Order: sequence, then structure tokens, then C-alpha cells
Amino acid sequence: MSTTDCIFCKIVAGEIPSTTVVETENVIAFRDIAPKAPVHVLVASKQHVPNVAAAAREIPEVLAEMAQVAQQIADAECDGEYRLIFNTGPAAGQTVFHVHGHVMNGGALGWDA
Ligand code: IU
Repeated sequence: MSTTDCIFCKIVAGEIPSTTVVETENVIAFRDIAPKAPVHVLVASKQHVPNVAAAAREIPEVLAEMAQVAQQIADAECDGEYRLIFNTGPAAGQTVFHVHGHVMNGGALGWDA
């Protein structure tokens, strides 16, 4: 299921261009358009769910696959060491309400990364 006004659903559908890093049947990973670390890749489910808690509840096997894809990207780009961040809610900085983890590293990361 997708939502017509969701930017990441449009990326999944190929309606908006993105720099895809990894794609599987259920997961897409693409470079953040405004990177905040040398490696900054977003790992998203293709199915629209709003956040990580909903993913854990509704598509746990896809959430596990997202974690595996994050590791795969980090292995390729930053020696397998990385931060995986799921912002949840506007006060935590979530701006796109389609579950995605930020895979980040390649330099010193502060807590505000
Ligand atoms: P957030 O956790 O919801 O704040 O993360 C959204 C991210 O999506 C943020 O880092 C944006 O730079 C990024 N992004 C993107 O890569 N491509 C887009 O078209 C849009 C946002 I809109």
C-alpha cells in the first residue's frame, strides 16, 4: 500500500529520482539528499508504514531486512561501523512519515548528527 502524498512512496515508485544504493523486493536504500555525514543513506521499506514502531508491529520481517541492508551498506562504505537512527515524531526530527533508518558514519558523529 502507498499513499499518494508521501515523498518516499514516490521514490519507491520511481516517480521522484533518488540515488539508489541497494534495492530488494521489500526494501530500498538511497542517499540522503542533504547528507549530514560522509556516509548518509536512508533505508526504507517499500510498503508505507509511518514509523519504526509501526514497522515492528506490521512488517517485522521487513524491518529485520532493513537492518540487514544497513549492515550491507556500512560494510561497503564505512568498515561495517555505523549509526542507525529512526527519528520518530516531529519533536525528534521526523519530517517524512514513511519508515526509514538513517545509516550514518564516515567521520566523527556527535549526538546532533
Ligand atoms: P527524517 O528522519 O524524517 O527527518 O528524515 C528525512 C530525511 O529525508 C532527511 O534527512 C532529508 O534530507 C531526506 N530527504 C531525502 O533524502 N530526499 C527527499 O526527497 C526528501 C528528504 I523531501
